[in-house]
Amino acid sequence: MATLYDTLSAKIPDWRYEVKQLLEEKGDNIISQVTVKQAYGGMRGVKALVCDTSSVSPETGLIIRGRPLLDITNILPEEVFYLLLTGDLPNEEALKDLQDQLAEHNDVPGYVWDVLEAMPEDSHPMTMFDTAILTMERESIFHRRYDEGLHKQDFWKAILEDAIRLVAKLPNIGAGVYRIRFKKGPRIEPDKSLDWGANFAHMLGIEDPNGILKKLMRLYLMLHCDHEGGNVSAFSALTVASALSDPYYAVSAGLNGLAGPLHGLANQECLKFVLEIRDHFGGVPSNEELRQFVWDRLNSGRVIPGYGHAVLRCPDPRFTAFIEFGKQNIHDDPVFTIVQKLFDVVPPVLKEQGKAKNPWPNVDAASGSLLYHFGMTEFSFYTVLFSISRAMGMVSQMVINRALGMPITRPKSVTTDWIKKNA
Ligand code: CMX
Repeated sequence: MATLYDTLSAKIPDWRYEVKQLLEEKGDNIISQVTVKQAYGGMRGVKALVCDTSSVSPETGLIIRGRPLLDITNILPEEVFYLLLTGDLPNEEALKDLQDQLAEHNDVPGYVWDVLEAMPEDSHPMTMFDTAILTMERESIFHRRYDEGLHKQDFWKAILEDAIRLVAKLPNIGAGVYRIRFKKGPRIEPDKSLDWGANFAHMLGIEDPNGILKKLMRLYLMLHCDHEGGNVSAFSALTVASALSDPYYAVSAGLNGLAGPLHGLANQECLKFVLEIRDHFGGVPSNEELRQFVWDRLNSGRVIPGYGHAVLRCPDPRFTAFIEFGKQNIHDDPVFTIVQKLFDVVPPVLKEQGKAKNPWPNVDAASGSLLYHFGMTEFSFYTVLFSISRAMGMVSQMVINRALGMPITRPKSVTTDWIKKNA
């Protein structure tokens, strides 16, 4: 049987050889230049990182290992995890093996719950989630083996073990945060017979008589898994990991970046915005009313959450996948209807305003309306869902970076005086 470990063991020597050859043949070739504007502009567009798990094309959006996202929306999160790591979809046996490993390791140490229970009642769910991950750092196999003198060639193996154990626990931790923070009653134990995404829905304890919440969670956790290497959370995580900090340190660091309102927290901001519209108009407004509302928000110096992107220049396929899910399952819901109307109204307004380079919706524009419909109304929790999924991309990038022997990240910064004299 080609397990995840076997598949990676077979592929990694080839990947190493390929990179070695590339460096020998093309090591001094130029792939990017940096302007002063880019140095002051968040390094936008500078090509100075390699990430093989996924890429983001401005015109098509997320491509996972060569597969456009909208071609694979039917696969399970576990399958996408395998795909991110290896470049292949698992066969039935390999999938079962990975699911068994995830089920084996989904219990969370008791001290994590003690820490979460002790946190102030008004802690943000992301603070609780990231704290839980950091608290578990003592579990790291990589950390222990490194201290014992692990050979550099084998770093990836210990990182992979940490990756599986950590990913296995995240739905349990996320659901625990939900139940503790929002006083939903006792935590619900994992059901080892369920797949990773369905188990998360089960542990949340939200009624799901038709199993649609389970379907939504599988889709949600699949769609958010990765978005190449340069976004705030991925870049932070892989920078921390490049210092050989273990995945518990590195994922926690990356997710602290995801908690920013311009990044993953936008999904909470987005639903807040949609509910504000519903309450302001006492229901679904007309397109003209909505247009004015959007202009008023822009004129007060605030962004339209869920719209714009640093790389994309098209409607985000993850948005499209959520809209399709909504059309099939909740087409007459007023909050979802406002989300659809915003898709008609916001892009022309942003184009007219002329500032945003991308007037189209991103991943965060639609997801909240679906969660809200299915009973998850506590929107400060939404970025935790994003995090559970995105951790798969982060740890996959870490396994590959260690397998390829990537060194510590260390770009050079310069002073404003240096730029004045040299640019
Ligand atoms: N509403 C209003 N103005 C916007 C805008 C939006 N949705 N998107 C961009 N702009 C503005 C920027 O604020 C910037 O204005 P200033 O020149 O006054 O600073 C200008 O347009 C140019 O920005 P840009 O180059 O198009 O966008 P950036 O790459 O700088 O930023 C992003 C990208 C996502 C931070 C930005 O589009 C934004 O703030 N969007 C709203 C928040 C959001 O939805 N974030 C989630 C992104 C997805 C994710 O990472 O999770």
